[in-house]
Amino acid sequence: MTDLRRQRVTALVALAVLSILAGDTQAKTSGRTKPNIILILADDLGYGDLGCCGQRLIKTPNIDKLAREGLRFTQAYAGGPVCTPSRCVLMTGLHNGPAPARDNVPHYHTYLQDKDVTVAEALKQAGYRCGGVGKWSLGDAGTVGRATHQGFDTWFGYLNQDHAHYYYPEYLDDDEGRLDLAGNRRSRRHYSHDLMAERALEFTRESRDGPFFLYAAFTLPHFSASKEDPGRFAVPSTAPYTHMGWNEKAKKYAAMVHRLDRAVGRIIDLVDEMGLTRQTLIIFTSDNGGHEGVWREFDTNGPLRGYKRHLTEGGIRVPFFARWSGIWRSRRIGCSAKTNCIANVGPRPVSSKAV
Ligand SMILES: [Ca+2]
Repeated sequence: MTDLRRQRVTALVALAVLSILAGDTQAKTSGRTKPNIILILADDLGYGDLGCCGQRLIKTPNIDKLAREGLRFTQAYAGGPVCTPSRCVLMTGLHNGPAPARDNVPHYHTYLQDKDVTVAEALKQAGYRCGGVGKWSLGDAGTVGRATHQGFDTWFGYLNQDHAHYYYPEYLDDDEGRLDLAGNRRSRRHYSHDLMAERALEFTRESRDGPFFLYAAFTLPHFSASKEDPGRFAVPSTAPYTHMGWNEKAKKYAAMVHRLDRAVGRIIDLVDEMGLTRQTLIIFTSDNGGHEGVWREFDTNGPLRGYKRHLTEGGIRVPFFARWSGIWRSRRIGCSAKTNCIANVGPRPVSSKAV
């Protein structure tokens, strides 16, 4: 792949979404022309971790169903091989050259500034209610880079990149304040993913009159801080893999993927129960490739070479599915000049005019 081609292919989901919307604004969606948008971002989920992408040992029925019912992009690329730059590309529409946050090193003065325009700001101008949960990474509390200063009406989770390595944190960022999790000081009472999944569902219910944009940047199955778990995969239970003949670390990783899949299923089910199926575009992807510390038998990146942090396919090629039932028919979209809508998005800043 040439540099230019790769540059185009790595252009973000955010612009892809806006491009998709620009082409479909006339779509008939039960009287509304602006669909709700739910963008679910997994963290360090490899291309081979999903059943629909060849995974044999870990079951992901809900994500597989989403892939089956929607568009399946078989050659989609994240904007970077690690968390922060990938998310910066995703949120701003810039490629990694001019993007303000280009690595995971915490020099926060380079993170999002007032002049940066995020997809949330563009959608907010178009009348969307914007809410986010999970890992933000683009500006700490009290800085202009924080999510609630960059277009989100509400944010719950981790603003700080390193804070997100704790699945049993003592607090989570909650809009302009913090939710104190005192129960985690004495014991492991609050698993952060479960709280964030509940908040994502709550935001969806509250936004039923739409249009809304939910960015669910879940932290699973990213490794945890070693002080939380010696194998660095903190999870409340190894179910449903407890009785498998695998090592404990493998069981925990599989349980993390299971928990992520369950949350995706709950979000999809809620959308359908609320009667918003035809009015809601649901996208699922990952911020970068799988980690090389994952049990080899899982083959986390499938046939791709390399892992997270690498600029080979295993570091940046990610699962990408988009469901808009009743509007788009189910199909596979690979990397061709005619059909790859992600590849056709140019590396330019997001503009509110695009909506
Ligand atoms: Ca990541």
